[in-house]
Amino acid sequence: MKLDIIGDIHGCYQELMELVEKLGYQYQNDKIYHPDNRQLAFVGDLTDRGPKSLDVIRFVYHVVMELKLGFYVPGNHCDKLYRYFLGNNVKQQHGLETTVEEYQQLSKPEQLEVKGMMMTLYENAPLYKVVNELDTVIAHAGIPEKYIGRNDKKVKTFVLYGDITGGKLADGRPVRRDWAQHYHGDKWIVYGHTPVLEPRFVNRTVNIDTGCVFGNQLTAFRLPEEEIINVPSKQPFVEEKFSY
Ligand SMILES: [Mn+2]
Repeated sequence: MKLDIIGDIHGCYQELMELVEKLGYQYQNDKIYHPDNRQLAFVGDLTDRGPKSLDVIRFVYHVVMELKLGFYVPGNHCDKLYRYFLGNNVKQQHGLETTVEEYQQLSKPEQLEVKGMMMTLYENAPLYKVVNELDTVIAHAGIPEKYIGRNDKKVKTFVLYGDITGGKLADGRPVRRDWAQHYHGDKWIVYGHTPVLEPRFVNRTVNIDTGCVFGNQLTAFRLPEEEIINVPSKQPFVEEKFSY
């Protein structure tokens, strides 16, 4: 199996289309495929903050649910949007407001369609994806070795939010421990969630959230090649959003 794992998209649909093209995917009768039989995977956080969150949902739904051409694992923003669609009282902040605004512009049938797509995607997604053939685990905010195989609430919190302490930094961002430094497993752990200027390789982990929505890049990690492919962002650069 050959896999192209794509980092946090956050509604950057145009950049996603450019990356998919750069990775060599093609279209035939509106269906995407790769002439070299590659598949796509998404580390989550498809929506929020960027200009075209709903088109990203439609695309990922098409690839994962309709074509079965890859995998999707949810991010914290996906989880929140799902709870919004369930009718829960979710605060419309941290970018959710942009997705909701797009959603409210749609006709009722269009709303039902895209809501159905997102809910189906989410409900069918594992908390994290183990790809045995590539000796790889895909998890939105990463996963420590001891959690692989577990699916309890603690694991859910970790894969969605990372190794949070409960504390907050001066600018309001949560304090996160650097779990990757302590990872000594043999499997690749491919994740996102925390924007970095360059893909961050630590032990056998790689963070591919290169902050496209904050003006940097949208990144894919190819396996088994262990190769990075990226495209530049079209969004304004927001330096303070990046760590490392
Ligand atoms: Mn995230």
